[in-house]
Amino acid sequence: MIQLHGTPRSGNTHKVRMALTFLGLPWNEQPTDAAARKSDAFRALTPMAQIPFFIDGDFHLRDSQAILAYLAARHRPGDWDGYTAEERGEIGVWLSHAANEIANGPATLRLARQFDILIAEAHAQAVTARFLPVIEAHLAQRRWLVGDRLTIADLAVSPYLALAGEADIDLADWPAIGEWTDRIAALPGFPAMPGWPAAKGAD
Ligand SMILES: N[C@@H](CCC(=O)N[C@@H](CS)C(=O)NCC(=O)O)C(=O)O
Repeated sequence: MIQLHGTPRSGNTHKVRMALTFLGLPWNEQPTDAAARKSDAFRALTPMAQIPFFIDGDFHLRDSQAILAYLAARHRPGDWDGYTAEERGEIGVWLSHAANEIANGPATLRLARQFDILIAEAHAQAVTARFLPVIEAHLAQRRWLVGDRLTIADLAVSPYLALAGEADIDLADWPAIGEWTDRIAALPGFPAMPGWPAAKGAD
């Protein structure tokens, strides 16, 4: 059975948790808090010693974006990772934003506020201020980041924006982003996480 190492409040883990749940795959979660990540056993599994860490039989994979790409290729080719070269390119843009602007912007601001981690506050604020208007304008015109359906772009980008309140970012200022994260939280079977509940109407 698939094993996912993570913690309940890790947005990066939640990307994979959403994918596994929406796919309806059998899987279990291995709680891997900061102390467990420092253990020799975990370091032996994955040299970055980060979560999410994913095990599917003999196959091991780190990095939330990479795990989403693997799951899409294996279980929802085309639908989740793009049918055309154009869609694949556009999905790649958002996966890169997840690993760069979101990780270094809103996710970093949340680390400082929720986990007392020292950050370069001005840089994280500047990255956030540059990125949020871009995705807000994009989502004001459409329901999903790429195409007219959920893809791994939405799964990769959404958690740290849904958790923006925990970074002292008010989503009331970014209505299209808020409506989109609500749309994801209303999908059938959406797995809630602390700070991101299922939306009304979701099962
Ligand atoms: N690029 C990685 C980043 C993963 C990451 O930063 N994970 C955090 C928890 S959400 C972590 O393990 N932090 C502990 C550390 O970096 O030592 C991904 O997208 O999965």
